[in-house]
Amino acid sequence: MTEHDQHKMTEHDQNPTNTGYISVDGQSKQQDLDRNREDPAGQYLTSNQGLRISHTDDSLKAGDRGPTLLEDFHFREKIMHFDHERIPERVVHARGAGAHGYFQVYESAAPQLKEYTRAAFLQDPTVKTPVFVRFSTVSGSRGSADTVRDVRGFAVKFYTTEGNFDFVGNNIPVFFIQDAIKFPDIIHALKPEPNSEMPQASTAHDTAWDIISLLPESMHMAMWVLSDRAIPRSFRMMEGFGVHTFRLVNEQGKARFVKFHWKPVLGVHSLAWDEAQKLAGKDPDWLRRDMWEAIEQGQYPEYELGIQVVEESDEFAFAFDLLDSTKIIPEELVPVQRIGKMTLNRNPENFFAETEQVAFHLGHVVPGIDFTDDPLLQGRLFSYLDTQLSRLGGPNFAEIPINRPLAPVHNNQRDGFHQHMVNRSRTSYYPNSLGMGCPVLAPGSEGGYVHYPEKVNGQKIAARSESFKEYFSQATLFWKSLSEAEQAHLVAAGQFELGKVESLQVRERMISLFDFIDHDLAVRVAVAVGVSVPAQSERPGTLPPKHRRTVATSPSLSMENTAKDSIKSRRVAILAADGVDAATLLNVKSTLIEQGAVVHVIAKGLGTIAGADNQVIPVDKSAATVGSIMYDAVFIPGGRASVSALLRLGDARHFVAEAYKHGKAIGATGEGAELLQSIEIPTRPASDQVKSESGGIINSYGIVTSPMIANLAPFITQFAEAIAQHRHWLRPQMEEVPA
Ligand code: HDE
Repeated sequence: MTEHDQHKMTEHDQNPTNTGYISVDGQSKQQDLDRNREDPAGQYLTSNQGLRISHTDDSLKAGDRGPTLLEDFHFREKIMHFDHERIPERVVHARGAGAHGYFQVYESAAPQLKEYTRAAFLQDPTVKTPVFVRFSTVSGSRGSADTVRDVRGFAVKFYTTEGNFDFVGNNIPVFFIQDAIKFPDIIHALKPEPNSEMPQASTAHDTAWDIISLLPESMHMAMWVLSDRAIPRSFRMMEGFGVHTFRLVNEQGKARFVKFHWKPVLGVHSLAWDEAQKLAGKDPDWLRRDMWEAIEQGQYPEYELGIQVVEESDEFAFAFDLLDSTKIIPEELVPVQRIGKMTLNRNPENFFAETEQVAFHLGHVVPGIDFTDDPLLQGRLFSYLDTQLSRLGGPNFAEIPINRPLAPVHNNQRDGFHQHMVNRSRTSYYPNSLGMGCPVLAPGSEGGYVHYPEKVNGQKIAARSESFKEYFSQATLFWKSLSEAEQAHLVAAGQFELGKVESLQVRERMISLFDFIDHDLAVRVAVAVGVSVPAQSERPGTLPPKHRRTVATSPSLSMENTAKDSIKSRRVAILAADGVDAATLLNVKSTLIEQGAVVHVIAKGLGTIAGADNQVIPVDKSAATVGSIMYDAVFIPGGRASVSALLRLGDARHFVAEAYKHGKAIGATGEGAELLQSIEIPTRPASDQVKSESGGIINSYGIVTSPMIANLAPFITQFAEAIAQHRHWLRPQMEEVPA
């Protein structure tokens, strides 16, 4: 059946749950959801049976001080429903946030894609395929904080013309384990300990590092989790990875291996660990709020879809096994081809209906995308369907509005809890003659899914391939590819995590494993955790044949080399009080907003403050409700009275000191620099540390000061450049700043 026929067929489709929103224009899922949207505006309150309700504040009683009567059906229904509002949270990835959007293939990529895959949604650059995305943390429960150290889930449901395709990935390209049978073990160990249910959403405890120290295959992932990748600044600023090697299959049936990637247009950026911990208290919703607000403001999160394609003939060309999910294919060996872009442009309308009920499954694929024998992938193919039975209460979860495909659904599956379909056929079996043989099978030429006929040959055996048994080289590759600042953060994270481990033997085992990765790393972590670095023997494991392809470092693994060219959606705090230099404040604010930043004037209380010449300046945030941890940069305008007032406020000085410590851009004009000096922030450090100095503007490690107000335009340019850098991690005396 051609796509045209498919359109025709859906137009005439009589099935009530498939009214044919098959034209894929990015909006079609929204039209589909219209069928279930409820809007109370102008309506009467009713029972679930549609009965209008006249009273909902008092239960029906025998006398106004008497007992409640069983007869009160409205009370009974209201309470019954409330009592059952909760469903089980996800076993993992319970804490999440969702968004709608669309995916579109790049015109330049289309010809190549046709050669790689027959998937319809990867062919036509004019088609906008609707998507729903859910980002998550793994180990915390549903109400846990967003900014904890953890891998982030990055799950995308594509509502394609050929059925739903779910890309269920993470923001870290590898996993802890190689075989799905180890999943319950590793998750039990990472989750809060079973006696106390502590700690919540944290791996900094004994059982977590116990299992990691006993599973050398987990070391590569452990390095990523200790790195800044595990504390993203924003869902909008993290990469996504399919992790496993999949297959792309073209129209002629030719298959190639593929790794999927998401590349955020804003670059990959992280929080500081101290900041992440403080945010967990001051704003546990930090990441979901960030995405929500960005979408509301029209700053749509964007990610490019990337693929690394490997010919089947190269299956054994690399120094690692393509089926081993603890390994990446370094981008320097196989470049990531960017083939399209996903844009998230709409917040959900109901968290439960959409974000909580969305059910992803690796096995939701479309023709042209297929699996490999990765034992982690194979186990996941079982798990995702299975888990929905207890979470969503039965086998009909695919009919829930957020889960139902736009492509028509016809099959002989029947009944079960919460069945919405009114199947009209007398025949619910295949083959049949009474139903004219319908629904009929679709051969591959008609869009039917045909599994790739991979040749498999082996003994039935519970074992791990020798080619999976090299555990350390990519952990070393990751470590060696990080910048000096990233390495320092990883070491500090190791000290923090192991510092909370009570068992000496666990700490010792971990230091031994770190030593297999890199001696310097082991020594630097060891000093803070009461362990000495042992004299090491040979790394355990099996080395690959020497001629296999690998790299010593991979610059693409370092966030140092990410996009740093825009201040779009960066949050800038302006600290001010009465008497502020209003002209400068307003000029800096409007210029940064023009460049896409979110700028807030912060003062002691809400309302307005008065400029030095009595201008009225609206206050956006009260200092009591925010902290420097909620901003990417700080600006302190001059104005004698304003700066004097700020100097007397411990909170204002703390704000700036903390921003300094977290590597954020700080700008000050006129007397504003005095606030920096008061907390001994070096506005004019030793000459070798000054990055640039022109027209009286000093720019040193992201501290941009301008004593002369006349120089505002170049000041703003330099301040914006400093913000775009994201963080200035290697500032002098950072450890000495008391914040
Ligand atoms: Fe998952 N995983 N997982 N996982 N996973 C789930 O499915 C599982 C793994 C990932 O926002 C569960 O619906 C096993 C790797 C994401 O709804 C469950 C194994 C990757 C999400 C499950 C893995 C992921 C899940 C829990 C080892 C990155 C959240 C609730 C073989 C490629 C999706 C649910 C959402 C959720 C099983 C490992 C990604 C229990 C058995 C590797 C993003 O089915």
